[in-house]
Amino acid sequence: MKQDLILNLYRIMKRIRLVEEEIALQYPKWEMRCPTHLSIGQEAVAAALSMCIRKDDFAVSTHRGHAHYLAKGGSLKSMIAEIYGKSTGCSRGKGGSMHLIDKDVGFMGTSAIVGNSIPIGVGLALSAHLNFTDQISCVFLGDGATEEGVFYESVNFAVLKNLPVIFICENNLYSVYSPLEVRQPKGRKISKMVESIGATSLSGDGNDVTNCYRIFRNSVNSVRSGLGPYFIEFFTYRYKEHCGHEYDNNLGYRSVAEFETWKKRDPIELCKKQLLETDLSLIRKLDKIDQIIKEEISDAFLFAQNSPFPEPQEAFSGLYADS
Ligand SMILES: Cc1ncc(C[n+]2csc(CCOP(=O)(O)OP(=O)(O)O)c2C)c(N)n1
Ligand SMILES: [Mg+2]
Repeated sequence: MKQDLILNLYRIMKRIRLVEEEIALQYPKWEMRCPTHLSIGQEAVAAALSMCIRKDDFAVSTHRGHAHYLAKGGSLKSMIAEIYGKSTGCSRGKGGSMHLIDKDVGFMGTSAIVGNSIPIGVGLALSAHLNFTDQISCVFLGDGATEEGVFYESVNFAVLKNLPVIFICENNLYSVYSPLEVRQPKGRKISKMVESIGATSLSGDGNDVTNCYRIFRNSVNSVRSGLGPYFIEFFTYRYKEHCGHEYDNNLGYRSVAEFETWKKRDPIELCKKQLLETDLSLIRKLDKIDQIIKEEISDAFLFAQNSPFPEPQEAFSGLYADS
């Protein structure tokens, strides 16, 4: 794989990581008042997909959607302003962290309701199909969402109509504090189950960004050329608590040993190692990348902090879907 491509994957992952670390740092100041689900540790899947799709392709996501929004090209300033509840936010300050949207780059929304965005993503794929465009629709979901009825209806419909959609399941092993063992039958492989509905299904390492990239390159080509829906299950891990800026290993629902095992396979560190193994002098380039990202983040936070709150009457606008 070309060095420039891996450097780009590194840059996208690192940008997401540093944005979320800054959110975590600022969150205790009580200026951001919306529930916030961080995906620190899970950056590789979003970054890899972003290098394989086009701006006019669609994506929808979940309550844990910062990475997906940013990787699709969503405005950083608008996202941070949204988390601060400001009128310059991407949902005019009324949605918060779990309601991100940037239609200019095909990022069509996130939702606080688990499973909610899955049929929306399938509907977007149907629109591309009916309009004879070659756009594809990317649906991010968690392992917990595969336990929702709407997931099965959506995959069934997508297979039936041969729609250009990729279901991307980030299996981080937990739904809030519940591990897979207490939610799904022993031995189940989610990807195998979905294969039985008729979608081409795969599973893979979601912390190895170059592996994710290879998987997406093939699946995006296949879906775009009309060969029907794909389901990809990526195994990965969130470091922080389910919702909020802190660590929660003290709660005991997951072991410190498990946490440490995943941390040793941190997607950004793995990518950095891969780059430096080929050329040690790249360290200067990586430092420069980090520096540029930090400046961009600092600007975005200043923009958000200095933006006004919405006027009270704003609460009564945008209550119904409009075009
Ligand atoms: C329909 C619905 N049920 C339950 C919840 C509460 N809830 C919020 S996030 C979440 C966990 C979802 O787990 P998963 O899909 O694996 O995503 P992850 O949080 O692990 O990224 C739950 C149960 C909800 N928001 N919506
Ligand atoms: Mg999960």
